[in-house]
Amino acid sequence: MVRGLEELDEDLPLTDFCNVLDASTGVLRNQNESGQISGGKVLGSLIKLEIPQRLVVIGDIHGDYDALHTILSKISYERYLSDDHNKLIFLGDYIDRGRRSPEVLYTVCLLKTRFPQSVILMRGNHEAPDEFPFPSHDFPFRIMELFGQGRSMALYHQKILPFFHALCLSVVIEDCFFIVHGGVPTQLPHDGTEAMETLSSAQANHMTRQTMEEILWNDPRESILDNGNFERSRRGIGKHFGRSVSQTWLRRLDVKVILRGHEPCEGYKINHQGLVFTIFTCKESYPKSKAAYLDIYSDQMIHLKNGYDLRQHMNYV
Ligand SMILES: [Mn+2]
Repeated sequence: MVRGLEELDEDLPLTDFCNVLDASTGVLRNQNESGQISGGKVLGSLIKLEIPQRLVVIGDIHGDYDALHTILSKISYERYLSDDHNKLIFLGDYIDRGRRSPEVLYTVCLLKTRFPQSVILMRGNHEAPDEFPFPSHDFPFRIMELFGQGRSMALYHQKILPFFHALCLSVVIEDCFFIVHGGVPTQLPHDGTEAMETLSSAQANHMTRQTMEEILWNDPRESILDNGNFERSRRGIGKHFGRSVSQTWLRRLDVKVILRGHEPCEGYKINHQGLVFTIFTCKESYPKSKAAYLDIYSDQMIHLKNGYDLRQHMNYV
């Protein structure tokens, strides 16, 4: 037995943290191996879903435990997640920057373990520190504060990195959404089959192709220098992609909107004339930003035209 979500105001014991990490990594690996998830398929690092009955999407949390808790109570998560026809998708970047990264990670792992068919955990760039290192990864320091120096390095390498590796990189919801953490790859697929193949093999091919790096790190921009489709990112990793890149991916996958997180904003923002919709769900470390999440029903998804239609389904934390 592990400690429930309601009890986290007390200390988080190391044994509970380890048990939940192991359990959720096991669930993710089982789903990867079987290829099965309720209402869809797991195809390598891609999950393909039919339109769910109701969909909640949470963007970057970055250790803002209060924001996460508020949303879970607002959606009455016990009842909501007990129905496999409902989905809760996390866009990644659970950790770093905020004070309570370990508690946030514990919570999302616990949710995946308890509701494996309803919860989808995506990988953010902050969950890929061994493939694409960057300076502001403070999570190892947070767990050291909590559990002590001796135990933390083993925990990090033996439990946390393997959990990160099991997270998915993209989700396609039929006729509606292409979902990634950062952005879409600038190498354009020629047809739908090639698009799916590129996405499902993104993690396996990360040493030889840039797909994974770009999914995790890219940002949309309204104007791209040199009149091209993309340019190098000022982040130092990944690229900025233009409207034609978004348009091609949406056509190849036969969906309407790219949903992504990764950039601080006032809860949400729209790029590329409604083709790209950004969700941000953290305010603790970004006082100028707001935290919001998407909550939308199947009939509303069926009638969706573009990202502008999503504004009315955004809820502030
Ligand atoms: Mn990010």
